[in-house]
Amino acid sequence: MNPADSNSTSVPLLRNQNLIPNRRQPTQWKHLAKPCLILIAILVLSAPVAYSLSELIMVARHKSPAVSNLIELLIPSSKTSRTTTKTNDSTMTKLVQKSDENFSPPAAFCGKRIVGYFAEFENTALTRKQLRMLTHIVFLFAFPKNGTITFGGESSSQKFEEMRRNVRKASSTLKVMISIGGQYNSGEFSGLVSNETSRNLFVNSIATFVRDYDIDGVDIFWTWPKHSDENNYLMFIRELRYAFTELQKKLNRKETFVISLVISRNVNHLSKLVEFSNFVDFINIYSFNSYLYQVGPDSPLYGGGSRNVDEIMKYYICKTGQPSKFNIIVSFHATYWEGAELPLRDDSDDIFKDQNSAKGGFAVRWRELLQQKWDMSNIKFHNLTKTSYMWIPGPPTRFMTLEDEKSLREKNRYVADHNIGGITMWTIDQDDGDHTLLKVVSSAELCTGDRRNEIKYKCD
Ligand SMILES: *[C@@H]1O[C@H](CO)[C@@H](O)[C@H](O)[C@H]1NC(C)=O
Ligand SMILES: *[C@@H]1O[C@H](CO)[C@@H](O)[C@H](O)[C@H]1NC(C)=O
Ligand SMILES: *[C@@H]1O[C@H](CO)[C@@H](O)[C@H](O)[C@H]1NC(C)=O
Ligand SMILES: CC(=O)N[C@H]1CO[C@H](CO)[C@@H](O)[C@@H]1O
Repeated sequence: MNPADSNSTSVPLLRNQNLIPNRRQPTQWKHLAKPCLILIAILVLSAPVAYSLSELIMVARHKSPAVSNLIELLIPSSKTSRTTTKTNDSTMTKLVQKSDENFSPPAAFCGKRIVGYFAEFENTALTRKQLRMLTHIVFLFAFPKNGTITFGGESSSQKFEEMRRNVRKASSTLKVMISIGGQYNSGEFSGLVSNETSRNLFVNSIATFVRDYDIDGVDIFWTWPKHSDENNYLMFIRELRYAFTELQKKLNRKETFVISLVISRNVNHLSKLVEFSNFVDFINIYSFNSYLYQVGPDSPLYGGGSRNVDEIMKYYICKTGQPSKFNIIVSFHATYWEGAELPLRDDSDDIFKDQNSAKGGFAVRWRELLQQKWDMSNIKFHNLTKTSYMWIPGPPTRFMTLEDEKSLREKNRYVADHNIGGITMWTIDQDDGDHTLLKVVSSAELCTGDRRNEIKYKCD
């Protein structure tokens, strides 16, 4: 994280409230008749954001020095297995590797994906257990600075390098990737892809980074390209694929380097999806709702008209014909509002309410729910949207939307039933110490035999 950017990064990293394009922008307030209303409205609306910003910045800042503790849990167990390996013959080495591979999630056996984002701004140690439940681990973030891939700071790059080293010790199959961009570090993308010279510079910088850090690929997290950027973006991705293919030959590497993209839940975001999908391994759909001015469930599977996950996935999959190219991103943190109306009703398709004077949304990591004394026995399940929530009548009322074991199992089933390629978690370090949520996601039985690319939607 760039210290200068810290004010703007912390909240979105945890709760990407503003990531969604084409939602109501502050400028639209100018349609209001009276300018003074604008000022009042902005002040009122920004108060909770400022509050949660400062809270989260404190969390991020105060915890970052402990980053060096990061993989402590990993190192002892890695050492043990190393020692055992060394004192035994080479057959043993193979056995150890084999048994590591046996810990891969079920999805791995048919090339589907359980992807964990691991964040520079979180502060939990990675464990071998976690790593064995993943097929890909993706570090958030690095970003282009003057065309060159850079980390936000020393602690970020250290954390990343430790992650990489320890993943390599723990598993021979888990893919290590870096996510490039993010909400407050996407500013250079448009310029960089706009002409051949700067695109070359950028592509080379990425290939160099991947080679030097010895990782398996990159996740491009550009929030969000405009329509006028799309052709350039596509050329950039094509050139990146070419550069990776060349690098692979040069390094005599067996496997291709991985390229993934993050795209918005807004289906108007990119139109050349078929072309993009030819050059990338997979596409993460950023499926959360934005909540700039509304209260409601985070990633409803159904209900709420075109804003549910089912409609979004149907659009993307019908458009590309390739369900297994997509991953759905699920959130490991809850969001709540104070003073809101209950948005979810059993008998109504109307699942979002205007925020009005409600405060929020505030983000709470899954692992912090108990510490913050949320009574988990209050969690209810909403059958129409297949989401979990808490409603505390108050006063003040509190509405919380969250993924728990039950809602995640519904998402697993959805992904399996629709032959979708996998699930991406934002972020595995927001889970509790028992990896409760990761265990559910990782257990998803996504291997559906030879029908894995069959389209399960009625496309128009
Ligand atoms: C940006 O990169 C160009 C070309 O590599 C270099 O000439 C220039 O000095 C750099 N600018 C900054 C601010 O680092
Ligand atoms: C290419 O784009 C970069 C980044 O926006 C810019 O600095 C440079 O002047 C452009 N070069 C040409 C030849 O247009
Ligand atoms: C929940 O919704 C499903 C359809 O998704 C329906 O078949 C079922 O009866 C509902 N269950 C309850 C308890 O309303
Ligand atoms: C198969 C084999 O030789 N296993 C040995 C590996 O090394 C440990 C001690 O380091 C022995 O206890 C095992 O019997």
